[in-house]
Amino acid sequence: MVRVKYLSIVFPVLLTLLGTNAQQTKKFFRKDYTYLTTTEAFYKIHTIGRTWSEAKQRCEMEGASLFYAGSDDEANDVISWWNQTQPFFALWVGITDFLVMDVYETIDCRPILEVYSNWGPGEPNNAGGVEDCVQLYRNGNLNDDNCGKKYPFICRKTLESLQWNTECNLPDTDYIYNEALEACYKFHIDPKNWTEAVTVCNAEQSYLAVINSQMEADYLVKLTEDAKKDKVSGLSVTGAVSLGFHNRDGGGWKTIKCSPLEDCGYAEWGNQQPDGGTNDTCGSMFYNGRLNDVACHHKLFYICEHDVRNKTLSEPLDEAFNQYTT
Ligand SMILES: [Ca+2]
Ligand SMILES: [Ca+2]
Ligand SMILES: [Ca+2]
Repeated sequence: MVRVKYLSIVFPVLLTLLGTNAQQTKKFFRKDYTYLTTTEAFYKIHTIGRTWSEAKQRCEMEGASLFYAGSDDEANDVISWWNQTQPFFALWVGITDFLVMDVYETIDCRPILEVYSNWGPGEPNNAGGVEDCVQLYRNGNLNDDNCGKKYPFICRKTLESLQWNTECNLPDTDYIYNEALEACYKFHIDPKNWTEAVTVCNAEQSYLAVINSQMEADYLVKLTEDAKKDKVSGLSVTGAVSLGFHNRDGGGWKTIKCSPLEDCGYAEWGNQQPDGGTNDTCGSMFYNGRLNDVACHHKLFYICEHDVRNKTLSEPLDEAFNQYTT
């Protein structure tokens, strides 16, 4: 008896560790990231220009962080990879002097002198008094620039920091596997509007959840009950959670996975719902599992869903991701 009990505690822990280590051996983080052997990290160049803050946020959504070069060697390797693959002359890096002017720090609070700090001639110059964010030129020079300007950027994930959710086949341990539904779910407690929620789920290689059965509705109700929803600020609607269905084109309610809503296995509206007419064209679920229409700009909790059906544990990531990659 004692041994069985002991095993039942040790075994899942062991599985998790094995899962992580096996994944680190495979050197796989995400399909859209490239592993550089010399730096033991994964990188992705984002070709769409964003402000510095948006760039930082985008990397975090993908489970990575905004790149800065930790050493001269890493700078050399990444710049040479960048020069071989993309034409951009400059990129944002994860260094600012937000806290105190002219005291430059990385996003994880390392002083700039501890990392690659090859300023260009005359830089940093805080031109116009508005330059707090650091960019890297393809010649290897750093420059401070206006954080509101939009530049491409690189996200980085170190091999050492890679954690693998074996059941969900994702590099995100916050997803919870449901065996009966053959899917994984993550309840997000940071309120977002509908399109932001779609973006976050997509960046996590998932999609804004779609209910396909009463069983799934019941499970999402339970997930919502269990979520630590107290003390969250910034919600504009309480008592409902955003889901992946909408009527944004006015052509009838549809899900982001199948259409129309009535054909997707679950279309149980709440009392008197939908009641918002043309103002409320985004989908949500009341805490009791019934569907509700809300205005798309409202900020709500939301749930991301990730299919694991027909996937073996060792298989690289899902094809569904490609459909939503922008
Ligand atoms: Ca400058
Ligand atoms: Ca579903
Ligand atoms: Ca409503």
